Amino acid sequence: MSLTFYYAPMSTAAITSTVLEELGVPYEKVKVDIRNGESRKPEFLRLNPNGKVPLIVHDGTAVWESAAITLYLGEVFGVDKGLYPAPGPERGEAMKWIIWTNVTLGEAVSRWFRNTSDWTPAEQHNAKTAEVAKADIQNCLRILDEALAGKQFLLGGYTLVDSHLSSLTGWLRSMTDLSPYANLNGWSSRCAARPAHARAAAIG
Ligand SMILES: N[C@@H](CCC(=O)N[C@@H](CS)C(=O)NCC(=O)O)C(=O)O
Repeated sequence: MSLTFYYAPMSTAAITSTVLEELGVPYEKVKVDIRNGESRKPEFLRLNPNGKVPLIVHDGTAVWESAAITLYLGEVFGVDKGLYPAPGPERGEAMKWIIWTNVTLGEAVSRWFRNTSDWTPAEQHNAKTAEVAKADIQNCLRILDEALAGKQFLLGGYTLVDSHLSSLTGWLRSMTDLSPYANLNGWSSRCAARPAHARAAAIG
């Protein structure tokens, strides 16, 4: 079995680091200098034409998009390890939250980021768009907080769904006050206490 993980510190690849470390499968890491355009070089674009990390190559097959990577790794390695549900209704729950992380919460986060961060030129920033994005993020956090009421983890016991989603909310914690969301806050701390999270944080 060969599994290669292309990543950059402080990027979306942190989600995949958390998932891989939780699974404990052997893999090789390749650091990509995205600030200096390394992901736009032809050899990288051959693997991911989007020029972005994370990317995994498993037994010769390239899989990109962090949500697809978590779904894939969950199916291939997670079920036997009790970290991802077998096909059926619980699998549906897992897929729902992983896709929601990227398509709904993640979309609002990237809209906000694009309009506030120094990764985009200041003249492309729009204060009103950033404000709307921030309100959308708050609404997502409320939905997640309500879903976590009375639960230790999203599906009951810890799964890769928690690895995936808490990786993004953990990052959000540095820029948003999560204390109004008591269930989310408690869950986020429980996720962060897992040794795999510390190992993933060390990767960057
Ligand atoms: N939707 C993608 C987003 C990946 C993404 O935006 N990656 C950024 C880092 S956070 C990247 O590699 N940027 C390099 C570039 O655009 O050149 C995912 O979830 O995997």
